[in-house]
Amino acid sequence: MSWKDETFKHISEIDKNIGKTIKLRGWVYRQRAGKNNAFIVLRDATGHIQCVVRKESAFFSLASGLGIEASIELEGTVKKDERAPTGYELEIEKLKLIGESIDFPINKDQSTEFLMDVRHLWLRSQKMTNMLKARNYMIGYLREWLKNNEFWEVHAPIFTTAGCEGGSTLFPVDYFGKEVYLSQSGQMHMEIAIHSLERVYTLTPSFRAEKSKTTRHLTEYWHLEAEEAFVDNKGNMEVEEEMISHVCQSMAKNHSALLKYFGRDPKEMKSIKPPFERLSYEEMLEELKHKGVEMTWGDDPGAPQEKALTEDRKEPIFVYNYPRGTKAFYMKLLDEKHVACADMLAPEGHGEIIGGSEREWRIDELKQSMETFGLKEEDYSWYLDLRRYGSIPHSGFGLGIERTVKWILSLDHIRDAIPFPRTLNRTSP
Ligand code: NSS
Repeated sequence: MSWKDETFKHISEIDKNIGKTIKLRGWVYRQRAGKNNAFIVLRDATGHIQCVVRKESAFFSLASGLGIEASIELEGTVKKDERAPTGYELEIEKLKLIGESIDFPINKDQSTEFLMDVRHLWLRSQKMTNMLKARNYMIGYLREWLKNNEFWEVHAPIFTTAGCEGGSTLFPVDYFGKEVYLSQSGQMHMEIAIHSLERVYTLTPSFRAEKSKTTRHLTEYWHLEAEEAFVDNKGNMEVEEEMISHVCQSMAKNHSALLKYFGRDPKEMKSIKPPFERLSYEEMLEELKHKGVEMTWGDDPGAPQEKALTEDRKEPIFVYNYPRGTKAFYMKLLDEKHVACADMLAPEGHGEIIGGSEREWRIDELKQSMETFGLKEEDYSWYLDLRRYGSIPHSGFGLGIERTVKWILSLDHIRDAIPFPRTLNRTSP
């Protein structure tokens, strides 16, 4: 069985084969047997097609007894048929069972918990298959934009010794008797790499021991992190909005059917263009006050605040220059109270998808900040070295892949934006 074997066609090629006899293979999506005909809806990686086996056929009884999700090979003639769900029907002449499937456990109207237990089988569903495709395309467009704009892909490690985003969400690992942590962020390693390549990015899993059960937190998520030499906070926001707009435009242009499947009007994605609206932290407080949502200066906006800010908007916004105490130690101090940073919030209530900032590149200010945050210099010795040897102004950001997929596909829950979600109580399949 060579991967270049052209004996078998894919369902996506059906319209080029009207009237021809072709071979297909895949899985039984639906099956219905009557007195005179047995109908099979076949699915493969590219789509679905209705197939029919007549009573006179030697394969009628095999076709009538096929279970949902049995794998089959077949040969038949393609006909245009307006009554068939996809506009075509295949009249089966030969049928072969590859792998049987008895009592496939998933049928209609099953609970979310059950579908999570059988995720290894649920991944074959149309919803999951389409999500996987859309996610694949979106990651492709992110990489395409970065490549076209001279960013180098560099890989950050997973085993790390120091936290980037604070200690409370670190997962400790026993590393030959020494405690290390699963990476929360590849940022600090990207900060190393800009001193050789200037513009870099990594797409790496990040781990957060988040005990919160929400619709937007995973304990393991895919994190796209970019870092740019000689760019300030304003320039960093421009990078982010250009990149996000490229993804939205490309999805609208090339994958409108996928967007529509998820109930997303491609026009909404097409209208997403830079510049995105920018609110300072204080302007955000003002807007929340008008909306009757409470928040005091110095707090970090949580889900209710982000929802209030974004539910009536159609485009992402930036909230910039937060109070120092709400953010991580490495952000550049702007004045006594604020750091140079920006979060990108997705519209329609989805909330934060990107966190970015200008980094503190001056060694004395960085040491001062570490002291304020109670961090030991010896734990960050290599990070401080970057400020000792040819330090430069720089900025960067991290984008949560699943949060972005959730927004673009208008999903209710982050677990449906990743094939194998890891949450508080879920580590299998
Ligand atoms: O904590 S972040 O806001 N920022 C960082 O980790 C920086 N070190 C990134 C950088 O500048 N290189 O996380 C960034 C994004 C955030 O906006 C979310 O979209 C996503 O990572 N994120 C998550 N996604 C899913 N689940 C969880 N728990 C999660 N935490 C953050």
